[in-house]
Amino acid sequence: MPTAARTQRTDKTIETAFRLAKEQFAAVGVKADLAVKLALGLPISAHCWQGDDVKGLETKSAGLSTGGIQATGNYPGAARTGDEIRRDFEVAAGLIPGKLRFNLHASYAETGEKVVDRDAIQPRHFAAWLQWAKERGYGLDFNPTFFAHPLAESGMTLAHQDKAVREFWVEHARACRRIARSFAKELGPSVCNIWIPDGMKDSTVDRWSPRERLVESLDAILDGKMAGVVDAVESKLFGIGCEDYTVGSHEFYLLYALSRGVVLCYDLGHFHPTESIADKLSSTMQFLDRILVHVSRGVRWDSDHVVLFNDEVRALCQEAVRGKVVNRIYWSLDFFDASINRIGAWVVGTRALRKALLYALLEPTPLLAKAEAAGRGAEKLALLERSKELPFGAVWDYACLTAGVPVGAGWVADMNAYEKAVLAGRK
Ligand code: RNT
Ligand code: ZN
Repeated sequence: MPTAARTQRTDKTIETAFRLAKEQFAAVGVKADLAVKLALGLPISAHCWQGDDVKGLETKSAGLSTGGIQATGNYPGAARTGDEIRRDFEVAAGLIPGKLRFNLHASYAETGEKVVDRDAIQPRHFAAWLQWAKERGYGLDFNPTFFAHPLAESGMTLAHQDKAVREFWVEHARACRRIARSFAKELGPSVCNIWIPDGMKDSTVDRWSPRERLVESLDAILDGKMAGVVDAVESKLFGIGCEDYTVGSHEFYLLYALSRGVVLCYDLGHFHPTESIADKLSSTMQFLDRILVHVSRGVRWDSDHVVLFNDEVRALCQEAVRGKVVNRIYWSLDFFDASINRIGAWVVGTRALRKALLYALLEPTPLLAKAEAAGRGAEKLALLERSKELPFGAVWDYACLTAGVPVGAGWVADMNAYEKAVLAGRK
Protein backbone atom coordinates (compact mmCIF):
# COMPACT_ATOMS: atom_id res chain seq x y z
CA MET A 1 0.00 0.00 0.00
CA PRO A 2 1.26 3.50 -0.76
CA THR A 3 2.04 5.49 2.31
CA ALA A 4 -0.12 8.56 2.68
CA ALA A 5 2.95 10.76 2.95
CA ARG A 6 4.39 9.59 -0.33
CA THR A 7 1.14 10.05 -2.23
CA GLN A 8 0.36 13.47 -0.78
CA ARG A 9 3.78 14.77 -1.63
CA THR A 10 3.21 14.15 -5.31
CA ASP A 11 -0.56 14.49 -5.74
CA LYS A 12 -0.51 18.09 -6.79
CA THR A 13 2.32 17.90 -9.30
CA ILE A 14 0.86 14.75 -10.83
CA GLU A 15 -2.50 16.42 -11.29
CA THR A 16 -0.95 19.52 -12.80
CA ALA A 17 1.14 17.48 -15.21
CA PHE A 18 -1.94 15.52 -16.18
CA ARG A 19 -3.93 18.67 -16.89
CA LEU A 20 -1.25 19.88 -19.26
CA ALA A 21 -0.92 16.46 -20.87
CA LYS A 22 -4.66 16.27 -21.35
CA GLU A 23 -4.57 19.44 -23.43
CA GLN A 24 -1.89 18.02 -25.69
CA PHE A 25 -3.82 14.81 -26.22
CA ALA A 26 -7.01 16.77 -26.85
CA ALA A 27 -5.22 18.69 -29.61
CA VAL A 28 -4.94 15.40 -31.55
CA GLY A 29 -8.51 14.40 -30.75
CA VAL A 30 -7.80 12.05 -27.82
CA LYS A 31 -9.72 12.13 -24.54
CA ALA A 32 -7.13 11.26 -21.90
CA ASP A 33 -9.68 10.96 -19.06
CA LEU A 34 -11.63 8.39 -20.97
CA ALA A 35 -8.48 6.43 -21.86
CA VAL A 36 -7.54 6.23 -18.17
CA LYS A 37 -11.00 5.03 -17.24
CA LEU A 38 -11.06 2.37 -19.95
CA ALA A 39 -7.52 1.15 -19.28
CA LEU A 40 -8.13 0.74 -15.55
CA GLY A 41 -11.39 -1.09 -16.11
CA LEU A 42 -10.02 -3.84 -18.34
CA PRO A 43 -9.54 -7.01 -16.33
CA ILE A 44 -6.05 -8.53 -16.48
CA SER A 45 -5.78 -12.12 -15.32
CA ALA A 46 -2.66 -12.47 -13.19
CA HIS A 47 -1.12 -15.95 -12.98
CA CYS A 48 -0.61 -17.74 -9.69
CA TRP A 49 2.51 -19.49 -10.94
CA GLN A 50 4.83 -16.46 -10.78
CA GLY A 51 4.49 -16.63 -6.98
CA ASP A 52 6.22 -19.98 -6.54
CA ASP A 53 8.14 -20.62 -9.76
CA VAL A 54 5.44 -22.99 -11.15
CA LYS A 55 6.05 -25.50 -8.33
CA GLY A 56 2.41 -25.93 -7.38
CA LEU A 57 1.04 -27.21 -4.10
CA GLU A 58 1.00 -30.97 -4.66
CA THR A 59 3.60 -32.61 -2.46
CA LYS A 60 3.70 -35.63 -4.71
CA SER A 61 4.99 -33.85 -7.79
CA ALA A 62 7.81 -31.96 -6.11
CA GLY A 63 10.93 -32.06 -8.23
CA LEU A 64 9.21 -33.28 -11.37
CA SER A 65 9.44 -30.71 -14.09
CA THR A 66 8.54 -31.62 -17.61
CA GLY A 67 7.29 -29.77 -20.62
CA GLY A 68 10.17 -27.38 -21.11
CA ILE A 69 8.79 -24.71 -18.81
CA GLN A 70 11.21 -24.87 -15.89
CA ALA A 71 11.67 -21.66 -13.99
CA THR A 72 15.32 -20.82 -13.41
CA GLY A 73 16.93 -18.94 -10.54
CA ASN A 74 17.00 -19.18 -6.76
CA TYR A 75 16.25 -15.71 -5.47
CA PRO A 76 15.03 -16.15 -1.89
CA GLY A 77 11.43 -15.75 -0.81
CA ALA A 78 9.32 -17.91 -3.14
CA ALA A 79 5.90 -18.76 -1.73
CA ARG A 80 5.58 -22.29 -0.32
CA THR A 81 1.90 -22.59 0.48
CA GLY A 82 -1.43 -21.40 -0.84
CA ASP A 83 -1.65 -18.89 2.00
CA GLU A 84 1.76 -17.48 1.09
CA ILE A 85 0.86 -17.14 -2.59
CA ARG A 86 -2.37 -15.38 -1.65
CA ARG A 87 -0.66 -13.07 0.81
CA ASP A 88 2.15 -12.25 -1.64
CA PHE A 89 -0.28 -11.52 -4.41
CA GLU A 90 -2.27 -9.19 -2.17
CA VAL A 91 0.91 -7.19 -1.70
CA ALA A 92 1.55 -7.17 -5.46
CA ALA A 93 -2.07 -6.26 -6.21
CA GLY A 94 -1.77 -3.24 -3.92
CA LEU A 95 0.94 -1.95 -6.25
CA ILE A 96 -0.85 -2.59 -9.55
CA PRO A 97 -3.46 -0.17 -10.89
CA GLY A 98 -6.74 -1.43 -12.36
CA LYS A 99 -9.01 -4.42 -12.35
CA LEU A 100 -7.51 -7.86 -11.76
CA ARG A 101 -8.53 -11.47 -12.16
CA PHE A 102 -6.54 -14.44 -10.92
CA ASN A 103 -5.43 -17.44 -12.97
CA LEU A 104 -4.92 -20.82 -11.31
CA HIS A 105 -3.32 -24.06 -12.43
CA ALA A 106 -4.75 -27.40 -11.37
CA SER A 107 -1.47 -28.16 -9.56
CA TYR A 108 -2.45 -25.49 -7.01
CA ALA A 109 -5.13 -27.75 -5.52
CA GLU A 110 -5.11 -27.74 -1.74
CA THR A 111 -5.83 -31.28 -0.64
CA GLY A 112 -4.41 -31.16 2.88
CA GLU A 113 -2.63 -34.31 3.91
CA LYS A 114 -4.41 -36.37 1.31
CA VAL A 115 -2.80 -37.22 -2.02
CA VAL A 116 -5.38 -36.61 -4.72
CA ASP A 117 -4.30 -37.42 -8.25
CA ARG A 118 -5.02 -35.04 -11.09
CA ASP A 119 -7.93 -37.04 -12.49
CA ALA A 120 -9.73 -36.85 -9.14
CA ILE A 121 -9.47 -33.19 -8.19
CA GLN A 122 -12.69 -31.47 -7.30
CA PRO A 123 -14.04 -27.97 -6.71
CA ARG A 124 -13.66 -28.42 -2.95
CA HIS A 125 -9.87 -28.64 -3.36
CA PHE A 126 -10.02 -25.03 -4.53
CA ALA A 127 -12.35 -23.78 -1.81
CA ALA A 128 -9.70 -21.55 -0.23
CA TRP A 129 -8.91 -19.95 -3.59
CA LEU A 130 -12.58 -19.35 -4.31
CA GLN A 131 -13.22 -17.84 -0.89
CA TRP A 132 -10.21 -15.55 -1.28
CA ALA A 133 -11.16 -14.51 -4.83
CA LYS A 134 -14.67 -13.68 -3.65
CA GLU A 135 -13.38 -11.54 -0.82
CA ARG A 136 -10.98 -9.71 -3.10
CA GLY A 137 -13.39 -9.32 -6.00
CA TYR A 138 -11.31 -11.31 -8.48
CA GLY A 139 -12.81 -13.44 -11.22
CA LEU A 140 -10.99 -16.79 -11.44
CA ASP A 141 -9.51 -18.52 -14.49
CA PHE A 142 -8.17 -22.04 -14.65
CA ASN A 143 -5.69 -24.35 -16.38
CA PRO A 144 -5.38 -28.12 -16.38
CA THR A 145 -1.79 -29.09 -15.51
CA PHE A 146 -0.34 -31.49 -18.07
CA PHE A 147 3.23 -31.35 -16.75
CA ALA A 148 5.18 -32.17 -13.59
CA HIS A 149 3.50 -35.55 -13.22
CA PRO A 150 4.75 -39.14 -13.72
CA LEU A 151 2.29 -39.67 -16.58
CA ALA A 152 3.74 -36.66 -18.42
CA GLU A 153 7.37 -37.74 -18.08
CA SER A 154 7.42 -39.34 -21.54
CA GLY A 155 6.68 -35.95 -23.06
CA MET A 156 3.22 -36.99 -24.26
CA THR A 157 -0.15 -36.55 -22.54
CA LEU A 158 -3.36 -36.13 -24.58
CA ALA A 159 -1.56 -37.42 -27.68
CA HIS A 160 0.12 -40.36 -25.93
CA GLN A 161 0.06 -43.64 -27.82
CA ASP A 162 -1.16 -45.49 -24.72
CA LYS A 163 -4.92 -45.15 -24.45
CA ALA A 164 -4.85 -45.44 -20.65
CA VAL A 165 -2.50 -42.46 -20.38
CA ARG A 166 -4.66 -40.41 -22.72
CA GLU A 167 -7.73 -41.30 -20.72
CA PHE A 168 -6.10 -40.20 -17.49
CA TRP A 169 -5.39 -36.78 -18.97
CA VAL A 170 -8.85 -36.52 -20.54
CA GLU A 171 -10.32 -37.17 -17.08
CA HIS A 172 -8.01 -34.54 -15.62
CA ALA A 173 -9.15 -31.92 -18.10
CA ARG A 174 -12.80 -32.81 -17.58
CA ALA A 175 -12.31 -32.43 -13.82
CA CYS A 176 -10.74 -29.03 -14.52
CA ARG A 177 -13.71 -27.87 -16.56
CA ARG A 178 -15.97 -28.79 -13.65
CA ILE A 179 -13.78 -26.77 -11.32
CA ALA A 180 -13.91 -23.80 -13.70
CA ARG A 181 -17.69 -24.20 -13.78
CA SER A 182 -17.80 -24.04 -9.99
CA PHE A 183 -15.83 -20.76 -10.12
CA ALA A 184 -18.09 -19.39 -12.85
CA LYS A 185 -21.15 -20.11 -10.77
CA GLU A 186 -19.93 -17.77 -8.03
CA LEU A 187 -17.80 -15.26 -9.88
CA GLY A 188 -18.89 -15.12 -13.53
CA PRO A 189 -17.24 -16.64 -16.64
CA SER A 190 -14.03 -18.58 -16.09
CA VAL A 191 -11.49 -19.19 -18.85
CA CYS A 192 -10.22 -22.78 -18.83
CA ASN A 193 -7.12 -22.99 -21.01
CA ILE A 194 -5.56 -26.20 -22.30
CA TRP A 195 -1.85 -26.27 -22.97
CA ILE A 196 -0.04 -29.58 -23.34
CA PRO A 197 3.69 -30.19 -23.70
CA ASP A 198 3.34 -33.04 -26.22
CA GLY A 199 6.04 -33.28 -28.83
CA MET A 200 9.16 -35.06 -30.04
CA LYS A 201 12.81 -34.21 -29.72
CA ASP A 202 14.19 -35.21 -33.08
CA SER A 203 13.42 -36.22 -36.66
CA THR A 204 9.83 -37.19 -36.04
CA VAL A 205 8.65 -39.73 -38.59
CA ASP A 206 5.01 -40.05 -37.65
CA ARG A 207 3.67 -36.54 -37.28
CA TRP A 208 0.14 -37.71 -38.01
CA SER A 209 -0.95 -40.16 -35.35
CA PRO A 210 -0.31 -37.90 -32.35
CA ARG A 211 -2.35 -35.14 -33.97
CA GLU A 212 -5.20 -37.51 -34.78
CA ARG A 213 -5.15 -38.64 -31.15
CA LEU A 214 -5.08 -35.06 -29.91
CA VAL A 215 -8.23 -34.23 -31.87
CA GLU A 216 -9.91 -37.25 -30.32
CA SER A 217 -8.81 -36.40 -26.78
CA LEU A 218 -9.85 -32.76 -27.07
CA ASP A 219 -13.24 -33.74 -28.45
CA ALA A 220 -13.72 -36.08 -25.51
CA ILE A 221 -12.75 -33.33 -23.04
CA LEU A 222 -14.96 -30.69 -24.58
CA ASP A 223 -17.95 -32.95 -25.06
CA GLY A 224 -20.89 -31.21 -23.40
CA LYS A 225 -21.37 -27.58 -22.40
CA MET A 226 -20.28 -26.37 -18.98
CA ALA A 227 -22.13 -23.26 -17.91
CA GLY A 228 -19.85 -20.23 -17.62
CA VAL A 229 -16.71 -22.06 -18.77
CA VAL A 230 -14.79 -20.40 -21.59
CA ASP A 231 -12.71 -23.20 -23.12
CA ALA A 232 -9.44 -22.19 -24.75
CA VAL A 233 -6.55 -23.99 -26.47
CA GLU A 234 -2.92 -22.80 -26.53
CA SER A 235 -0.36 -23.61 -29.22
CA LYS A 236 3.41 -23.55 -29.03
CA LEU A 237 6.21 -23.56 -31.57
CA PHE A 238 8.57 -25.79 -29.62
CA GLY A 239 9.79 -26.48 -26.10
CA ILE A 240 13.09 -27.63 -24.65
CA GLY A 241 13.09 -31.40 -25.16
CA CYS A 242 10.63 -31.28 -28.05
CA GLU A 243 12.47 -29.11 -30.51
CA ASP A 244 11.46 -31.01 -33.62
CA TYR A 245 7.74 -31.45 -33.35
CA THR A 246 4.94 -29.95 -31.26
CA VAL A 247 1.66 -31.82 -31.56
CA GLY A 248 -0.42 -28.76 -30.66
CA SER A 249 1.00 -26.40 -33.25
CA HIS A 250 -0.50 -23.06 -34.20
CA GLU A 251 -2.31 -24.36 -37.30
CA PHE A 252 -3.62 -27.30 -35.32
CA TYR A 253 -5.26 -25.18 -32.65
CA LEU A 254 -6.30 -22.37 -34.95
CA LEU A 255 -8.41 -24.77 -36.96
CA TYR A 256 -9.46 -26.76 -33.93
CA ALA A 257 -10.75 -23.57 -32.29
CA LEU A 258 -12.55 -22.51 -35.44
CA SER A 259 -14.17 -25.87 -36.09
CA ARG A 260 -15.21 -26.48 -32.46
CA GLY A 261 -16.17 -22.96 -31.47
CA VAL A 262 -13.61 -22.64 -28.67
CA VAL A 263 -11.24 -19.78 -27.90
CA LEU A 264 -7.74 -19.63 -29.35
CA CYS A 265 -4.89 -18.66 -27.04
CA TYR A 266 -1.90 -16.72 -28.34
CA ASP A 267 1.12 -16.85 -26.06
CA LEU A 268 3.52 -14.09 -27.09
CA GLY A 269 6.48 -16.37 -26.49
CA HIS A 270 5.23 -19.23 -28.63
CA PHE A 271 6.05 -18.03 -32.12
CA HIS A 272 9.05 -17.34 -34.31
CA PRO A 273 10.98 -14.40 -32.85
CA THR A 274 10.08 -12.11 -35.76
CA GLU A 275 6.46 -13.20 -36.00
CA SER A 276 3.99 -10.61 -34.73
CA ILE A 277 0.86 -11.59 -32.82
CA ALA A 278 -0.36 -8.05 -33.39
CA ASP A 279 -0.46 -8.73 -37.11
CA LYS A 280 -2.47 -11.91 -36.63
CA LEU A 281 -5.46 -10.41 -34.82
CA SER A 282 -7.07 -8.83 -37.87
CA SER A 283 -6.87 -12.18 -39.67
CA THR A 284 -8.01 -14.63 -37.05
CA MET A 285 -10.57 -12.33 -35.49
CA GLN A 286 -12.48 -12.16 -38.76
CA PHE A 287 -13.42 -15.73 -37.98
CA LEU A 288 -12.99 -16.17 -34.23
CA ASP A 289 -15.15 -14.17 -31.88
CA ARG A 290 -12.82 -14.35 -28.86
CA ILE A 291 -9.10 -14.66 -28.27
CA LEU A 292 -7.13 -15.37 -25.11
CA VAL A 293 -3.68 -13.82 -24.94
CA HIS A 294 -0.87 -14.97 -22.69
CA VAL A 295 1.19 -11.84 -22.55
CA SER A 296 4.75 -13.04 -22.12
CA ARG A 297 8.21 -12.18 -23.44
CA GLY A 298 10.49 -14.43 -25.40
CA VAL A 299 14.23 -14.01 -25.13
CA ARG A 300 16.08 -16.03 -27.78
CA TRP A 301 14.93 -19.61 -27.15
CA ASP A 302 13.07 -19.05 -23.93
CA SER A 303 9.50 -17.88 -23.83
CA ASP A 304 8.59 -16.73 -20.37
CA HIS A 305 10.47 -13.64 -19.27
CA VAL A 306 8.76 -10.93 -17.22
CA VAL A 307 6.59 -8.75 -19.45
CA LEU A 308 7.94 -5.28 -20.18
CA PHE A 309 6.47 -2.20 -21.82
CA ASN A 310 8.16 -3.05 -25.11
CA ASP A 311 7.38 -2.69 -28.80
CA GLU A 312 5.72 -6.08 -29.04
CA VAL A 313 3.29 -5.54 -26.18
CA ARG A 314 2.54 -2.00 -27.35
CA ALA A 315 1.86 -3.24 -30.89
CA LEU A 316 -0.49 -5.94 -29.60
CA CYS A 317 -2.48 -3.46 -27.53
CA GLN A 318 -2.53 -0.90 -30.33
CA GLU A 319 -3.84 -3.46 -32.75
CA ALA A 320 -6.58 -4.47 -30.31
CA VAL A 321 -7.61 -0.83 -29.86
CA ARG A 322 -7.39 -0.02 -33.56
CA GLY A 323 -9.53 -3.04 -34.39
CA LYS A 324 -11.97 -2.29 -31.54
CA VAL A 325 -11.52 -5.82 -30.19
CA VAL A 326 -10.14 -4.95 -26.76
CA ASN A 327 -13.25 -6.43 -25.17
CA ARG A 328 -13.13 -9.56 -27.30
CA ILE A 329 -9.74 -10.44 -25.84
CA TYR A 330 -9.16 -12.18 -22.52
CA TRP A 331 -6.00 -10.46 -21.27
CA SER A 332 -3.79 -12.66 -19.18
CA LEU A 333 -0.15 -12.99 -18.19
CA ASP A 334 2.26 -15.88 -18.45
CA PHE A 335 5.83 -15.55 -17.20
CA PHE A 336 7.96 -16.89 -14.40
CA ASP A 337 11.30 -15.71 -13.17
CA ALA A 338 12.81 -17.33 -10.08
CA SER A 339 15.91 -15.15 -10.19
CA ILE A 340 14.26 -11.95 -8.91
CA ASN A 341 11.76 -10.94 -6.22
CA ARG A 342 8.53 -12.67 -7.31
CA ILE A 343 6.28 -9.86 -6.16
CA GLY A 344 8.40 -7.44 -8.16
CA ALA A 345 8.02 -9.70 -11.20
CA TRP A 346 4.22 -9.66 -10.87
CA VAL A 347 4.17 -5.89 -10.43
CA VAL A 348 6.53 -5.08 -13.31
CA GLY A 349 4.77 -7.43 -15.72
CA THR A 350 1.21 -6.49 -14.84
CA ARG A 351 1.92 -2.77 -14.75
CA ALA A 352 3.64 -3.11 -18.14
CA LEU A 353 0.55 -4.63 -19.76
CA ARG A 354 -1.76 -2.06 -18.14
CA LYS A 355 0.60 0.69 -19.33
CA ALA A 356 0.56 -0.66 -22.88
CA LEU A 357 -3.24 -0.76 -22.87
CA LEU A 358 -3.35 2.85 -21.74
CA TYR A 359 -0.71 3.83 -24.29
CA ALA A 360 -2.79 2.25 -27.06
CA LEU A 361 -5.97 3.94 -25.88
CA LEU A 362 -4.16 7.29 -26.10
CA GLU A 363 -3.27 6.89 -29.77
CA PRO A 364 -4.81 9.44 -32.15
CA THR A 365 -6.02 6.55 -34.32
CA PRO A 366 -8.71 8.41 -36.33
CA LEU A 367 -6.21 11.06 -37.44
CA LEU A 368 -3.66 8.42 -38.42
CA ALA A 369 -6.20 6.35 -40.30
CA LYS A 370 -7.47 9.42 -42.12
CA ALA A 371 -4.00 10.32 -43.35
CA GLU A 372 -3.39 6.73 -44.42
CA ALA A 373 -6.70 6.44 -46.29
CA ALA A 374 -6.02 9.68 -48.10
CA GLY A 375 -2.66 8.38 -49.28
CA ARG A 376 -0.75 10.96 -47.22
CA GLY A 377 1.94 8.57 -46.06
CA ALA A 378 4.48 11.10 -44.87
CA GLU A 379 1.83 12.87 -42.84
CA LYS A 380 0.88 9.58 -41.24
CA LEU A 381 4.50 8.94 -40.27
CA ALA A 382 4.81 12.44 -38.90
CA LEU A 383 1.71 11.93 -36.77
CA LEU A 384 2.94 8.55 -35.57
CA GLU A 385 6.21 10.11 -34.53
CA ARG A 386 4.37 12.95 -32.84
CA SER A 387 2.19 10.56 -30.89
CA LYS A 388 5.33 9.00 -29.43
CA GLU A 389 6.36 12.42 -28.11
CA LEU A 390 3.09 13.12 -26.32
CA PRO A 391 3.39 13.13 -22.50
CA PHE A 392 2.23 9.58 -21.88
CA GLY A 393 4.10 9.35 -18.57
CA ALA A 394 2.00 12.13 -17.08
CA VAL A 395 -1.20 10.24 -17.92
CA TRP A 396 0.15 6.97 -16.57
CA ASP A 397 1.18 8.61 -13.30
CA TYR A 398 -2.28 10.07 -13.00
CA ALA A 399 -3.83 6.65 -13.67
CA CYS A 400 -1.75 5.20 -10.83
CA LEU A 401 -2.72 8.05 -8.56
CA THR A 402 -6.44 7.66 -9.21
CA ALA A 403 -6.12 3.89 -8.73
CA GLY A 404 -4.51 4.47 -5.33
CA VAL A 405 -1.22 2.74 -6.07
CA PRO A 406 2.32 4.14 -5.94
CA VAL A 407 3.37 6.37 -8.82
CA GLY A 408 6.51 5.68 -10.84
CA ALA A 409 8.97 3.32 -9.21
CA GLY A 410 7.61 4.27 -5.78
CA TRP A 411 6.35 0.73 -5.32
CA VAL A 412 9.90 -0.64 -5.13
CA ALA A 413 10.14 0.60 -1.54
CA ASP A 414 7.00 -1.38 -0.65
CA MET A 415 8.44 -4.48 -2.30
CA ASN A 416 11.71 -4.10 -0.41
CA ALA A 417 9.93 -3.59 2.91
CA TYR A 418 7.91 -6.78 2.38
CA GLU A 419 11.00 -8.66 1.33
CA LYS A 420 12.75 -7.62 4.52
CA ALA A 421 9.81 -8.23 6.83
CA VAL A 422 8.42 -11.46 5.33
CA LEU A 423 10.20 -12.98 2.34
CA ALA A 424 13.67 -12.99 3.86
CA GLY A 425 12.41 -15.28 6.62
CA ARG A 426 11.40 -18.04 4.17
CA LYS A 427 13.83 -20.86 3.87
C1 RNT B 1 3.81 -23.18 -21.65
C2 RNT B 1 2.57 -22.39 -21.79
C3 RNT B 1 1.63 -22.45 -20.61
C4 RNT B 1 2.36 -22.39 -19.30
C5 RNT B 1 1.47 -22.24 -18.10
C6 RNT B 1 2.18 -22.53 -16.83
O1 RNT B 1 4.70 -22.96 -22.64
O2 RNT B 1 2.85 -21.07 -22.09
O3 RNT B 1 0.68 -21.47 -20.72
O4 RNT B 1 3.32 -21.38 -19.27
O5 RNT B 1 0.35 -22.97 -18.29
ZN1 ZN C 1 1.24 -19.62 -22.06
